Amino acid sequence: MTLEIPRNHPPGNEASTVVVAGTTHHPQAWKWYHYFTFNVDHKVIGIQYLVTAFLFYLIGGLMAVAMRAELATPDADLLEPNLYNAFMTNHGTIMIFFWIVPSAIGGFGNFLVPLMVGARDMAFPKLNAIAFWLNPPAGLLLLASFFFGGGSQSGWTAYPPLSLVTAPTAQTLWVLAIVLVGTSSILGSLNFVITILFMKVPSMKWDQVPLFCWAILATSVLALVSTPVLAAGLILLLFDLHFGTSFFKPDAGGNVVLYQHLFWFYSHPAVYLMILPIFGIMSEVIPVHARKPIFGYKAIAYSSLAICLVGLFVWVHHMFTSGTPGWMRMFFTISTLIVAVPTGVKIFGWVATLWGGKIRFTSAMLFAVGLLMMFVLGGIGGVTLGTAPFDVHVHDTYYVVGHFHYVLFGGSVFGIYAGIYHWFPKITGRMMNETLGRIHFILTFIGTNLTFLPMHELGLQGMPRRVAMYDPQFTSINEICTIGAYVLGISVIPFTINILWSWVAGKKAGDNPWNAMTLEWTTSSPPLIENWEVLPVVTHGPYDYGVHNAEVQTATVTEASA
Ligand code: HEM
Ligand SMILES: [Cu+2]
Repeated sequence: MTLEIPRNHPPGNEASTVVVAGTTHHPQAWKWYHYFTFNVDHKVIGIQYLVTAFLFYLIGGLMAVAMRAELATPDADLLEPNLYNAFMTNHGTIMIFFWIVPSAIGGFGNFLVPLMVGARDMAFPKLNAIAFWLNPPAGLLLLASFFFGGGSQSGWTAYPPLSLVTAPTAQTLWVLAIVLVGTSSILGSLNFVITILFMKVPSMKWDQVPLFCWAILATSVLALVSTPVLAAGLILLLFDLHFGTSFFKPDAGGNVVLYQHLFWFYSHPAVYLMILPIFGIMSEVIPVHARKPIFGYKAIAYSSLAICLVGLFVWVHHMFTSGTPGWMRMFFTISTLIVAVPTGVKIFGWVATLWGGKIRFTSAMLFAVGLLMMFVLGGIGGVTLGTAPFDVHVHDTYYVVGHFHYVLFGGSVFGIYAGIYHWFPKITGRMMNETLGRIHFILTFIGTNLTFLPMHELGLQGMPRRVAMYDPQFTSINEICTIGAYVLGISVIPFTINILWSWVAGKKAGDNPWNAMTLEWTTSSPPLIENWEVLPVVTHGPYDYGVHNAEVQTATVTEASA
């Protein structure tokens, strides 16, 4: 006898005809080559995002190491300055648009959200696959730009007039690439919002929705509101480049500050696109490995929404030195300081969760705790920069570079690492090697601080950012940064070996190796194509560790057996 699985997603997903018992004419697991096709399974798409993003991370990382090698000495002796500019621009662009955003939102979001809310797939599986497949051509356009005028050179911000006068063909490819990934992000966000709002399994109450899903919901709303504004700004830039308009050409009556507003209206929220999902990862990893209920579930969930709202009104802190009127500086200083409050609420919640917990220092937990330390430092730097009177002194110096690498590397990248160590067993069915994980953590932690802490001092001493050459007085501190960057470069080696080796030959993981309580752990590792044979029933909160009557439930809890 065969039994059709009840579907809770629209038709069109080819995997939907899997049957529970007896003969199946569709596979229970995908073959390797399915991962290279237009597959609509959210888990395949999640893995596609993660792997593609990681490849871009390696490319962007090589550019970073090359830049730091150049900066080991004051002269431009390794990279010709235009090439330095192109590396700087593409490094920043790749790290943001091709590594952190697609891995944190596209990768973890796609793999986890349906599993965490008890759905069989995303609301719109085909749209989901389309959103992913916009990324590879975008990445190729970006890399191709190196063959047309040596790559775009105006930084990841592409401020006019610089972006209108340097390497126009490369700049055009850059704009097209960003518009493509922006479109992908809008489609993906739409899918997340609908999935989280309408597809959770009926037995899950709103206060049982895992915090990662709350974070992805807030992230998606933010992306939906802000990304179209970036697209508009970039398309106007494209018109200025090719069709004779002068929106941003000062000599023809255009206004460069208008571009900055359009750009930062998206790009400040973009920093939350890069950190909110990471906060979500933190809220999952910490309770599992501290064996304690999360402290302040509601406060953490609502603070994501608060960050999403307030984060829309702080963008001018990037423009304090753009001839901004005094009242604007005042307003945006205050709003920026306010946005630190919900962030502090989360940090407090995680620290309070750790407090008195039975902490297991797994690699995932090491990166989560490392993130706490690094992000607090980066956040303090951010508060200083958000204060207009201080910012005017250090704007466009290495102080800024130090700050944003603390939040992006020490925050986002640490979080992605934590997420990979935590969910690798679920994604692949195999454990990662903990010894290699520890080596990876130690090298990363030392390397990050060695590279980016001294940059603050460089900035305070007045070294400008975005330069291939500098005054010899800055040499010794720059040498420290460069050594740190080499350590960071090396740190990726044990990680990559660990991933590759564990995927093939790691210890078998079992369904729930961490004894976690969220729904993704109630199915097999890797999960079946349609996630569960029978949908799970939610009988306890996602973080009820040590709570009476909430023993860890695995696949035995099903609609059928309950
Ligand atoms: C091995 C680790 C890394 C090193 C050594 C490194 C180094 C650098 C250097 C030397 C610059 C040029 C600074 C300037 O002249 O203004 C830079 C810029 C930048 N980096 Fe990194 N970086 C690393 C990782 C990352 C990561 C993980 C991100 C994540 C988003 C990131 C985002 C950026 C951004 C947005 C810029 C600004 C680009 C621009 O000014 O347009 N970096 N990085
Ligand atoms: Cu900002």
